[in-house]
Amino acid sequence: MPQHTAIPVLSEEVREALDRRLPVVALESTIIAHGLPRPRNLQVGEELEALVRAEGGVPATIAVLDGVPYVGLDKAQLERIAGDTAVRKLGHRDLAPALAAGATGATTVSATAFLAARAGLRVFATGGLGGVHRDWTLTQDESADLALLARTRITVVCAGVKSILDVPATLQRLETLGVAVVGYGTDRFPGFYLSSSGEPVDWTVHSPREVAAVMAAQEALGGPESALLVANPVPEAEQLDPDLHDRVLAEALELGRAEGVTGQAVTPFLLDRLVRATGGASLEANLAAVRGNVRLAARVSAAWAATR
Ligand code: PSU
Ligand code: MN
Repeated sequence: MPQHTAIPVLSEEVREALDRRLPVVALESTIIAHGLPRPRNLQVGEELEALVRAEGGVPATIAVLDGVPYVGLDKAQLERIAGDTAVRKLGHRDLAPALAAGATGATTVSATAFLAARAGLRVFATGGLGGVHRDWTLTQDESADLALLARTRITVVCAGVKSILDVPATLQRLETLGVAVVGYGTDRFPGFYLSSSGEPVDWTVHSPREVAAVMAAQEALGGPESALLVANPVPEAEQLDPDLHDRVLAEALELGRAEGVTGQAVTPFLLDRLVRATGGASLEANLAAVRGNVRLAARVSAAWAATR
């Protein structure tokens, strides 16, 4: 049985950076283990960490290994998350059973945000959040990401929510849950693979300093310890062709329904179908979005650290 006294376990580098109030960026591991094809996923995991470092920050990839939650992985730990096909997908609610069982798993946005905030991290980068699925009225499938972010004080830089979802319904849920959303350099909510989902956002910021100012205002207000979503669009030149997107997504949704895919398997199934059906183009758009988010998160983290 692992000891549960000082969890999560911070890497030495992350601990030192936090002590010195240097910028630290949390990174999730589900995108590596379940969101991207092997072996490219390991390269991407390493590349994302390098992007944070290139901006002067310290990366903290988060995962559970043998029942221990880690904030900041070493090379061997990252390799295990990327390479081991038995790695589970852990949402926030799975953490306690995983710890008790000594399990190894990659953390979704909900579990990563929870562990990051517990460790004192303020900024987190991912691809697209989970949200309300299109057939919600039948399945009640809404990602645990949303409710967790409603009660976790962390800034999440994302390319919106995954376009496989019901985007307007997800935005409505975020409003109901009281999660702040700002567009980064845009008044449109991004569409993950696409630069725009077509939906409006109420607030727009233009610089990392402006994001840090919103974070400071959240702290000054006190009140519900909710997240701040910084919705950062993939550059138009790197987005997936919108017509191709709509066509292959409709096919993937239909196939998922026909094959009876449900629960945690839905998101990885659809992402994988899209990669195949677009000949890898959706993967490139996904990666472009994540890279942009990681870079921006590092800059936001630096702007935040500068105000402390
Ligand atoms: N962003 C990506 N790829 C992913 C995910 C996000 O670009 O695979 C993951 C995140 O970990 C997110 C999860 O929390 O998908 C949502 O899964 P679900 O719908 O089962 O909550
Ligand atoms: Mn789900």
